[in-house]
Amino acid sequence: MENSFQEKLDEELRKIGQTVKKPNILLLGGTGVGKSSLTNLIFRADIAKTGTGKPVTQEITRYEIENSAVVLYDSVGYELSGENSKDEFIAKIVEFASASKSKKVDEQIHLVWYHIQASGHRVTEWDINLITKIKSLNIPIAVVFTKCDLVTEQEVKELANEIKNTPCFEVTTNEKVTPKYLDLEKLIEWSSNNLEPVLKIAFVKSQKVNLEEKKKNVNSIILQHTAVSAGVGFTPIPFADAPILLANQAGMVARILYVYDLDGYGNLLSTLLKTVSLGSLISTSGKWLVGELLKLIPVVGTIGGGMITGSVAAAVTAAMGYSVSEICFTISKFAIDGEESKMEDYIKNLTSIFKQKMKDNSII
Ligand SMILES: Nc1nc2c(ncn2[C@@H]2O[C@H](COP(=O)(O)OP(=O)(O)OP(=O)(O)O)[C@@H](O)[C@H]2O)c(=O)[nH]1
Ligand SMILES: [Mg+2]
Repeated sequence: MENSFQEKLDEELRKIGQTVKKPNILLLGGTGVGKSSLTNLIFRADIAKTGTGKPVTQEITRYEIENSAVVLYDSVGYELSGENSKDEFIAKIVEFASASKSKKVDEQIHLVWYHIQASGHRVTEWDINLITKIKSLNIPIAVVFTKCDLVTEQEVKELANEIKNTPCFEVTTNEKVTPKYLDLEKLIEWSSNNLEPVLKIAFVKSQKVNLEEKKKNVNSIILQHTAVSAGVGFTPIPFADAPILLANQAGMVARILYVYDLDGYGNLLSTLLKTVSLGSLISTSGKWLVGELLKLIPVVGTIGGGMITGSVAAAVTAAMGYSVSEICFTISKFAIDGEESKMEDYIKNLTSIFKQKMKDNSII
């Protein structure tokens, strides 16, 4: 049983890895405004140094980030675009974005982040022109004001006032500013909301700054799987071994691990998680919780099996989902805050933490 859960989990993770589609994000803005610093922070990457970028045009380089499920199209500022005039530069960028629209989904530009440095820069007519043209292609575009640690709130507001009908986000990569990174989490939320479901999950997984967005997406995954479990309802007790239920729960856990980027494809936490074998822990606790739940429902032996098993199955699936999600959230938070010793302690006590959470999250 333990092994089969682990096997199913691995199988489900493989399936997700094979079917997921990576969103393509186009990064626009002048040279030195902080595009690379920001994307490195969001995706915990080092795109400038990886050397994996492939030039796709004179102006645009494509980066596949290692251990990440997004693709970045980084552009040079018009200042570096060679002999081109600004108008020519804009025309080339628009042509690139426009041409992508007639390609297959994997090759389209799905989002544009338009960076404007808040300090010492103005919003120019060329900025407005390029933003307007991208919008007319129906590609979601957000203006990102960078280096907001260097200016007053009032100064950024004045800049933002010059942008009409386009969402604006004020950000900084300076850790010392509060609230941390300013609107960066909102930029992530906006981006997630503007991606098709099949692209969204890869984006939410890859970003490392907005854990609430991960949790939100995981909650809807849990609801879907809980509904499936309720539908399995006719499996007689004890049903924890029932293959359909097991597959459904393994699929759910795999998707949760994926969204939190704890799915074991080369991320920094996979080794730690592997050592406690979350899969076997979950299947053991699933059985344990079923036992606990049955004790709480005295009528279980007397009512005809079907309906009770459906709701108990749903309850166990939901408890399992929320428990795994909360644990992944905590571990991710430790990782983001660089609190490795706390994370190690937490993982050492994972068995008892998980069982307690299963009890707390049980809705019966
Ligand atoms: N104060 C401050 N400096 C920043 C911030 N973000 C980036 N920088 C600095 O700005 C400089 C340029 O940052 P990059 O991320 O290389 O900018 P870029 O837009 O990728 O530049 P190019 O790729 O060369 O066009 C670096 O020295 C960064 O350290 C910020 O939020 N605040
Ligand atoms: Mg750069």
